[in-house]
Amino acid sequence: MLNPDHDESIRHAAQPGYDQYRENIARGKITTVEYFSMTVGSKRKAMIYLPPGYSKDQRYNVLYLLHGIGGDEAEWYNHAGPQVILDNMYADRKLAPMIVVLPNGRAMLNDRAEGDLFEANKLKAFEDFESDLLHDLIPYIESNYSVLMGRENRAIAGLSMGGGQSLNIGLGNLDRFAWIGGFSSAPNTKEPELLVPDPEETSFRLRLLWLSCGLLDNLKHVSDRTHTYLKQNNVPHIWYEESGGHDWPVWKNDLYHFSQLIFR
Ligand code: FER
Repeated sequence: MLNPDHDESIRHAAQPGYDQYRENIARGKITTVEYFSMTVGSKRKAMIYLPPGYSKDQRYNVLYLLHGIGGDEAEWYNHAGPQVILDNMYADRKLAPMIVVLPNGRAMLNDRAEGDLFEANKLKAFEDFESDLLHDLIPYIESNYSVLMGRENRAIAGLSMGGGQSLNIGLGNLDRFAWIGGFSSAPNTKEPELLVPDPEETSFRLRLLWLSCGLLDNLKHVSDRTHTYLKQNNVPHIWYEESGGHDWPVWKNDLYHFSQLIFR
């Protein structure tokens, strides 16, 4: 595990051009899929990125990458072009082979980002997503794609509301996830004592816990309180404070760094 507070490799921003479309490199494929959710009682959409050269002769790790309160399964695709960032990183041999799944984290019948996004039933839907992910989406991915199914082959990360979900779901289900990242995590993040009630056990099982936040982000207190507790309780983690606010340049930079650290 990387040293939490002294890792020079993430003290700088992503390599210039990391998010620019490059000619003449191998490309992955990004598409939308539909699965039936027992949790919601309906068909639901997710996006999925298959790496360059994806082949059923090989089995792949899976990163579940979650969106924020203003988005849906296409939010990363619309704002960050994750397929461009990841294609470039494969071309530069920076990534372990992985599939990236972009779920819709608002587990309710109308899961579009419409109207008052802070309505109680919509916030609850972000909690209900835990069941949708564990019992509906992961089984769908694992029966339809050529994937590795151990806890060390599954990562979960997300931005803001999705950062809180990733920490809550990941740290609450260490039998399913060994690599966990919260980017600019929102106030849906559980209190640290509930998130990590047994610091020793959590430390033992984690392969990577990543916490990052822009220095200008109004929600930074959430990441600060989590980091302070983890540090006090000697839970190894990456703590990355970066320039920027609650915004896409920060989350793209986080994807760039987090994705190279997982499945190693
Ligand atoms: C809140 C402020 C922001 C909150 C959630 C958010 C649940 C989410 C922001 C985002 O996803 O960008 O008080 O409470």
